[in-house]
Amino acid sequence: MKLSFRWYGLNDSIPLTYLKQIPNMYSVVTSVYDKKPGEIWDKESLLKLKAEAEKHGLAMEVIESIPVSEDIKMGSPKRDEHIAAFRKNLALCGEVGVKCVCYNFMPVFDWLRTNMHHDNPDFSNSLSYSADDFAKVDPKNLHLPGWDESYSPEELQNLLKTYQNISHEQLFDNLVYFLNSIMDICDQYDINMAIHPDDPPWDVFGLPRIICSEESIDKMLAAVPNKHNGLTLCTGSLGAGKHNDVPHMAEKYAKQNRVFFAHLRNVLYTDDKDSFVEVGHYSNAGSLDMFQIVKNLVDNGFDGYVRPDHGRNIFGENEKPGYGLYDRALGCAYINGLFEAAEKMKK
Ligand SMILES: [Mn+2]
Repeated sequence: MKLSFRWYGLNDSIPLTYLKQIPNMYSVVTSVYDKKPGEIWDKESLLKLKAEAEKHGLAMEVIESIPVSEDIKMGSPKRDEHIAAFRKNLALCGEVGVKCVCYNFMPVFDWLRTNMHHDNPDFSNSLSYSADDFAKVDPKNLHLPGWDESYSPEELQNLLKTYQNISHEQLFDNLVYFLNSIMDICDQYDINMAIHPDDPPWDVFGLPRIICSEESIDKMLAAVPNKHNGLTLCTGSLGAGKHNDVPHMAEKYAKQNRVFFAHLRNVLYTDDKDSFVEVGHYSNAGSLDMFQIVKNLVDNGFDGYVRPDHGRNIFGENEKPGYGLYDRALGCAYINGLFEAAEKMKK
């Protein structure tokens, strides 16, 4: 397992010296943040990030993400131009030694929560999703925590309108078209494409979501059988859906060598609808059996990248929701323990 940590580049408020102090920390997970989806990156930017990481004894082998533009997802006339830019960016990543690219194919919103600071009984706060609160959101007058600055109201309404005419099947075909257009670059540089599952794993606002379940992941892997086409096993995203048996999925896709990256975090179901709270990583803190997930990964040969994904705000910290240092560092310590135990049990 290669323990990794998300790093928002040179402007991240959490210094790399701190990340290096987390036991077993191997690689940063980062991206080029000053370009829009569909634009071509500078190699210089990537080299700067890599040099900074390496100066602190950290590798830079995972990019999360090269964003996929809405034009690619919708299959609009600009799609091929944006795919050409994606291919160029992928090649740049390959040239600087990147081994894994995490991306997603979610229309418009790449995650959704109803509260960014849910108060927990342990005096921490974290991201949460309430089915009741979500039902009250008016898609015509959207104000969503975390998204209000990303789109103007007009842009958002136009996007939602365009997607009304795009079915799950069309979106899936657009994903396959996209993957088939980039696999030769992945082959050339030996880069693994690790799709991030939809978060949460169901349709929202009538927008189609296509990476939500075992069935949909099977379909995606079968449609593009190239060995570089695989998965980011995000336990919190998949696990937010009670229809997903995450330990089983860990076993199945690790056995197929299709898990390239794992986002490990726990969620707690808070009602019999779809509500959940992001909790500490420890199994008993939430609804997922984190040990069984890790054991199934290890027993089936997984040796890829892992990151703690989100954490709570704890110890008085008030960082970007989900991305404080303290709880993610605690998550790393716990993840190290799970892997050490699972690996020793295997021998
Ligand atoms: Mn994730």
